[in-house]
Amino acid sequence: MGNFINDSGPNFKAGEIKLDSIPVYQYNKDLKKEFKAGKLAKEELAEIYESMLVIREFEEMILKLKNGAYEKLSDYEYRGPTHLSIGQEATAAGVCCALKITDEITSTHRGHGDSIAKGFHAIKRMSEAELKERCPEFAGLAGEELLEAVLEDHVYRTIAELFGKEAGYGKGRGGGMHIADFRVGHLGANAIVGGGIPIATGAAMTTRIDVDKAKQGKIVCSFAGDGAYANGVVLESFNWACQGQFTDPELSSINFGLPIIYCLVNNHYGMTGRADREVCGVHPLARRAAGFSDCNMHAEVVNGMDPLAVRDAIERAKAVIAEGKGPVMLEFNTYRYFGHSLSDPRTEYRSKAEEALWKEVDPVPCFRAKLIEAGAFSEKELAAMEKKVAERNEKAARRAADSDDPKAEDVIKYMYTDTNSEVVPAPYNQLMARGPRPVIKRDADSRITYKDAIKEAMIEEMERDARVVCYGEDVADYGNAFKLTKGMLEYFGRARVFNAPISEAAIIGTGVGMAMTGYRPVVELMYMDFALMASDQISNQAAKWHYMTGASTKVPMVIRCSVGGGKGYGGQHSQSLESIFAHIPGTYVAYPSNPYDAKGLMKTAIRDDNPVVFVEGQLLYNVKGVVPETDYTIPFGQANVLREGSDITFVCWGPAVADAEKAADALAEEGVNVEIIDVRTLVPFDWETVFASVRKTGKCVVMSQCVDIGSFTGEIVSKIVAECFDSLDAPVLKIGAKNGIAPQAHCLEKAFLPSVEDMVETAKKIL
Ligand SMILES: Cc1ncc(C[n+]2csc(CCOP(=O)(O)OP(=O)(O)O)c2C)c(N)n1
Repeated sequence: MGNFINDSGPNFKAGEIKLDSIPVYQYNKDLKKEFKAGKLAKEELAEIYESMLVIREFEEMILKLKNGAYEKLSDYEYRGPTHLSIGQEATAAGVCCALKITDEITSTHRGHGDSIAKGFHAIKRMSEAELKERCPEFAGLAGEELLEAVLEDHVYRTIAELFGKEAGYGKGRGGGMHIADFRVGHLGANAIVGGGIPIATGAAMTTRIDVDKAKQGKIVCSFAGDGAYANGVVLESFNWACQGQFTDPELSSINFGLPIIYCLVNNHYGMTGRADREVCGVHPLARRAAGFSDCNMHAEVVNGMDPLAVRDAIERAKAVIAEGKGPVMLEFNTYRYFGHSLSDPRTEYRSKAEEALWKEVDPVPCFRAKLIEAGAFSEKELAAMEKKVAERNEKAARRAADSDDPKAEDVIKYMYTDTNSEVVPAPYNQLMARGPRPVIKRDADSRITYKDAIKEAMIEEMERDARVVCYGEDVADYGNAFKLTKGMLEYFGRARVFNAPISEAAIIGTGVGMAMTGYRPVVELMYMDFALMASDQISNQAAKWHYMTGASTKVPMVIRCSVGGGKGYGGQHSQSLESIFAHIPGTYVAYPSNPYDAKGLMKTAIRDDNPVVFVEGQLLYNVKGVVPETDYTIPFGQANVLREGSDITFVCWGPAVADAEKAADALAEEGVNVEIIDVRTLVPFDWETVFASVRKTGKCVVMSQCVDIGSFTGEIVSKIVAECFDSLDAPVLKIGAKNGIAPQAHCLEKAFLPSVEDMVETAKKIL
């Protein structure tokens, strides 16, 4: 490949590109021989077999519950998804038995097995003190009894989550498709196919910069199916993980590949269609690895029906990662014996004959037979283990069914956290500067631009907290498309300020992963329009994880996006989309209208433990205002009464505020006294300030630059009508952009965006 890269000029010399080979089925050791040679201990074999049994028992319980055949819970009606992983146990157990407690996984909608296995093997590795810390209620127990109690608790909390119970891992908010247990590094199953992969990639990113040795040494395994490997965000993540800047010593002093193993669980079906030979052009799927780094991302195809082959592959992948040569892709060839869910009889797309062939390599009975054949266990010993697992699961299921439902009045509880990073723990409170601090010039009146106010907030917050990192397209050397971040790379170094590939979904998804694992990323989407490329990662991931895990995790990240409206950039670079994100519960939405607010709100956004969509107006970037050099924050949900008045209330945000002021000036000349409220944040919203104003003036116009239909302005109008009806003297009106697409032509864009004249006229209608 070297001859294609030429820093000294063009080079069109003929040559050819060579790719490395991808090994398949390398594990060929014989269990019996290994056992006899003392290379496999009885305890480790027992652990793996038991782990697979717990999963199989668990999944068969769901099967029976749905069929009404689970006698222990004949009184219980299970409502919820039934994506069983029966057949895939060797993959889940084989991977997780090779992981440390602090290693992390992400999983899928078919993730019961992964979740059980991660918890099971982590618990098996816990000291007595760790077991008691995990389950303080068992403080009086010791030894085997304590371990057994904690294992049963793990199964109990898993089943409780499936049953939507308060005792579940996510307090019944997430369910089986979103199950997580952060105490053992389970960062979440994900019902969005492929959705967990960028999150895992982000979790692996933290190892590059964390000073904590334990975090540095962790490995992340991201499970996803063959179907997922076609998804854009998955391919974006592979490219992300293989970025040259992570390993190039000239670009970064921290140069090792991301410690992530992409675990491709190839069970040969998406929902009902096949990836290989049907909706994908490569076979085996591990070939995907060829596209992302020179000579391939390290990849291998592995027998996913043999837990020892799986474990062996993970151990070898760990060695590759330890050399700094991650990421690694492992394709586990496996099978799911049931349909996509239990409503799928699987008759349309596969034959009984095919299923029968795969049944011959069923991981649970096959491993059992090998254990007997090796002389590692007697029939009686295994039967006793099987009985213990069945009884443990039954007991846990009974307890889960009998446990409390969440309270209906708590339906919104856990939507947001009220915590923030006011106190920065050591050693992250040490300033780690790498070069000169960027200079932010104030004019003679102490004024700086809106753009510099945002930059100053980011610099100050990165100085006070080393967990704050900043990335996005072109933010590093060039200093972002608007030069807003210029100089920050030199000051903080490339580990904390770096360019991202043009992969909006991965920018947000990796941010979610970093945020969940202790960092506070401030990520940038160059134009807000591009947030639509990342809408899943913003709306289904960043927004939802705190709630879906019953507040077991936080996603403290800021998603900066600027609005290009008014510059003649046309339909795909001009949209004010804040209403969309205000509609999706789980994120905060801020839109400062002036430099002072921009700094104060940005600092609050960075310190807040919730994900914040931070909207910036590009046409505001060069607006100047007085901004103190001091450290100040502006609380979210506190509107600014910009101008007091008695005749009519204007409610607005972002660039609409300056226009509202002009409209108010014009109306003042006619003797109308306007009160202007700049809401500053759409979520949380300061309803009380707005209601108080409307109750005083009796009239209100709500204005923004969002396209009028479906805008958050409508929500404000409806709330005002409901809450202030008795005080209203006139209908409440709203103004937005026309219900059209932002045009290029200047005259058309002027007609498209709400104007000062529109505001004056609308106000006059109700005055
Ligand atoms: C983004 C997205 N698209 C579609 C679906 C619906 N869906 C659920 S599972 C599934 C198939 C996934 O196949 P694969 O990744 O191979 O995992 P498997 O179900 O085989 O474990 C589909 C299409 C979804 N949940 N998310």
